[in-house]
Amino acid sequence: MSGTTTDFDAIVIGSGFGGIYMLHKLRNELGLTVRAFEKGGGVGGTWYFNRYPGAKSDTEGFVYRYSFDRDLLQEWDWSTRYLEQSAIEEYLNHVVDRFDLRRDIQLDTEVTGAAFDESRNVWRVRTGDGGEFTSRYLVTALGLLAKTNIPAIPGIDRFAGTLTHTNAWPADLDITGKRVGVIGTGSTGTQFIVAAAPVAGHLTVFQRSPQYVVPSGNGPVEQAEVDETKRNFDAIWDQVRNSVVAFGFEESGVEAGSVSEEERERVFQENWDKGNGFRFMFGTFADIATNPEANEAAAAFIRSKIAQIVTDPETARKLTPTEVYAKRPLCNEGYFETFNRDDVTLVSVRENAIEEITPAGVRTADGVEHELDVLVLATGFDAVDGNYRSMDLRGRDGTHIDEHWSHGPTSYLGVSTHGFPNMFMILGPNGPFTNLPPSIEAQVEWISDLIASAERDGVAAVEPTRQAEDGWTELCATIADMTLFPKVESWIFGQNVAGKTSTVMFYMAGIGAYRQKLAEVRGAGYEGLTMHRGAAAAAV
Ligand code: FAD
Ligand code: NA7
Repeated sequence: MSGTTTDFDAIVIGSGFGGIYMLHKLRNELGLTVRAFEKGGGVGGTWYFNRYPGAKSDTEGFVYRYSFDRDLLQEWDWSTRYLEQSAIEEYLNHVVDRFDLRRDIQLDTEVTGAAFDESRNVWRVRTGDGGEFTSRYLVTALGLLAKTNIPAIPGIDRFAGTLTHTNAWPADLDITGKRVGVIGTGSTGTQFIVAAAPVAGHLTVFQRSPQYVVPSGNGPVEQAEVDETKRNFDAIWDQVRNSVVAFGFEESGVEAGSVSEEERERVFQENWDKGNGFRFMFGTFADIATNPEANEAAAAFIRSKIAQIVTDPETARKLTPTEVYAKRPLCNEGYFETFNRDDVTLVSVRENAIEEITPAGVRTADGVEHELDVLVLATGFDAVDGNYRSMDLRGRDGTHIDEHWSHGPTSYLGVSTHGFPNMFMILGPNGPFTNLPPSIEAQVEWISDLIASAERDGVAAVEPTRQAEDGWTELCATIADMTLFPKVESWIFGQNVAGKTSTVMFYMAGIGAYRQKLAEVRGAGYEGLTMHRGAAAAAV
């Protein structure tokens, strides 16, 4: 990290996929002075912190990467269908070095507060080590799945073994031969369970909600396939950017009810064999996420697989979900098979609640104390707005973000919010619900264009009107209500965190429609945004 300057054109918070690309755009392309702050000890965001056994992407590797630079696409290979945490961390470090970004990323530095100073149209940014900085633009790339959710289970501080959240996995924690417990069976928990079972001495899974999990189809990828994919990258990214979920497959246009039962089963089986959770939900039929009957057909297919795979009927019963299939779709290799192992125990905490964590382990309502050496919290995240509320973030008139978002987090286009001028969010509330790197790229490029235009036109401060923000919020709610997703509780609506307001937090009409909307707004001279002109901006 270079220099002792404290005044910048722009400050970026975070150094995951979002922060890295934003720094590149603003510094290398727009020529602004930029500092990125990162509270972690390395770059990569999600892929720096999530080092638990089994941590990997559930987006296929060929589209879990940046697409903005054709050379970068050609020079980075992959050898498995999904990318291990270490491979993604290595890739993001490569990107940082390739674009010479490291010197402007200040690691181990948490931004504790940022306030908009209206008298000068600058952001005043404070860091945990007492640093004070100013910038005209503030880009928050804080991560939407980055603030850990630690459940308030009695006795959680008394555990004598090793207690860790998956998002804070200690580099030196080895579970080989140990008695391991895991609370949580979401995307993270299921990944951990599959990877931990063969190495742990015994694994006890504390499951609250059973899950619909389909195979991922993970495995090695031959170099010839990598080369072929690279040759096709132009067409691949064109398809991704104009698709719905951006996962690198064509979404189905066929309604489940329009074909015979045999054909439905054939399609489900074909996609079960190919693997991938999003493919199973969006690539089989067009209406799995919107039509209760289509949804039940997919759910019933997965339930039938659980019954076939799991040998103990009681374990199979506990593992079988009954609710609507409408959480972020999960995939994994051998998830249900794992419960056939003698060294894996399933505890349904819906039926047998966790009473307390004791120094020795976890005591459940039936009086059993499950003795453990390691207890893993795979309990997810305070998603989307969690990291915003952790900072003392204040806009005009000193208004705190908690006050502004007292009814739940909102935004205009997922990137800006009224009363917080010149603050741009990457993956802010009501951004697209997709494979995320392509959506991050769309947002970073749009923000960068807007800043370039503001610089050119002498705009001192830009922010959305309240009306534009309300309109976007309403649109996102309307779209979400057309789907079945609001029918089940999950982090997508903030229902996983005790006391959090349940609200719509995503734009669910897909990346193609989202990109089109961004282009329309830009084409209409940044409709919905107010440009405040004045000399103050230059006076930093
Ligand atoms: P992050 O990578 O979360 O980075 C945010 C950074 O901001 C962090 O490094 C954090 O330390 C930093 N930060 C936050 N607050 C502050 C502060 N106050 N001061 C300083 N620094 C701060 N998405 C997919 O599309 N496909 C997948 O397969 C997929 N798999 C995932 C698997 C796991 C285990 C998890 C947790 C998430 C997964 N995601 C996946 C979502 C993933 O988070 C995104 O794909 C992407 O990595 C987000 O990048 P980001 O830069 O927006 O945020
Ligand atoms: P998730 O999907 O929020 O899963 C968290 C899991 O933890 C889920 O099974 C929860 O059960 C469970 N949980 C949470 N609190 C408790 C308590 N108090 N007791 C028992 N069980 C609990 O988080 P993930 O990290 O798996 O995945 C989040 C996203 O990150 C994922 O979609 C990927 O994109 C990466 P519940 O289902 O709420 O009943």
